[in-house]
Amino acid sequence: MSDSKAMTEAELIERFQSRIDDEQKIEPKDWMPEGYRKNLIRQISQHAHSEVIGMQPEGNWITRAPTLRRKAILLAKVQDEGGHGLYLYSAAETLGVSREELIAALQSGEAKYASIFNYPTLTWADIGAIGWLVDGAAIVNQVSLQRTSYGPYARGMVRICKEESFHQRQGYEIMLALSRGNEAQRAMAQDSINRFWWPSLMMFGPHDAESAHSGQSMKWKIKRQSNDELRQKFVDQTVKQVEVLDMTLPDPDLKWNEGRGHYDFGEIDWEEFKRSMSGGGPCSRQRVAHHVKAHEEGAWVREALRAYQKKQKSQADKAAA
Ligand code: BYC
Repeated sequence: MSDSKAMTEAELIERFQSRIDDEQKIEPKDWMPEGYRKNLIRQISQHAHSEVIGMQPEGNWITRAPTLRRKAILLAKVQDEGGHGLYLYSAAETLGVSREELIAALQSGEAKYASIFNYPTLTWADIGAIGWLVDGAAIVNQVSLQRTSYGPYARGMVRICKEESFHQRQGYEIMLALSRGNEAQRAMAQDSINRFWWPSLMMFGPHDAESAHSGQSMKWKIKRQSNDELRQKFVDQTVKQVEVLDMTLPDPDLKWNEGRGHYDFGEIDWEEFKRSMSGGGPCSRQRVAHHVKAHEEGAWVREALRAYQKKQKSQADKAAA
């Protein structure tokens, strides 16, 4: 630290960038440019909000899961998402922001969360499609984030990826069961794929050329692969999985491109993306209102914790006196 004080801002920035270039992890007490800190708080907290808001569309089916086994699995998955939110909020807090500030930004609409969670879960098949496609898209992104340059975020991602991998499989297993079911079950699964496919592709964010943060985030190795690279990876792997289900993806332009060695696919409806991302999705208001209500109802727990902490501290102070 004393070293850092003797250096000029330009020297500190240069040393910081060379640590990044050398693949060293940046830790909470290390010197970092203010822009790096702010960008990380933005991305990590929005990731945390996505995990927590994502509990709502899935939680909608806990009481209506078709069997006890399905209910137990879904319950565990939704609890995992809450846990992911907590690891991520803790990682953001190491950057000097409080949980209260982060929650206030979510509830005021200042901070975003993944637009996919603004769509409703209308049928049981949606739980399969979310696990398979939404968690599937999340893993493609998050595997890459395990190598992000900020230590607490990278380490959190390792555990999150293991759990997301279980989530993706449980979703695919639901889809597999429905795809082998009767005509109505197959139709329900196909309808769900039709509704969740495009929003899943939107999870990777705008095209690279339109992405406000990508350039700097890639330089700082906060992001290791671009939005378009990751989206392409997801499309390539999902086409094979939908074939096993003997179902289709709702994109007439989807076809193998021998020259590129990848699937070509149609253009995303970016107007819909922008609308859903900025509070105009079908369930946007409901999602935030529910979060506010749950947060208010949990105020007594936070108060009890603070009172307990105060009591512990005063007992420790008395013992030390
Ligand atoms: N939805 O410059 P860009 C899960 C925003 S949840 C809404 O490319 P960046 C799960 C972006 O924030 C896993 N907003 O941004 C949970 C930025 O806005 P601001 C969620 C989006 O950060 C429960 C603006 O657009 N995963 O797995 O370089 C149940 C410009 O974009 C979206 C993560 O959060 C979107 N889809 O790249 C089931 C991963 N896309 O901040 C499953 C971590 C973009 O300027 N996050 N925006 O107001 C990331 O990897 C990156 O933040 C993104 C965007 C790739 C999402």
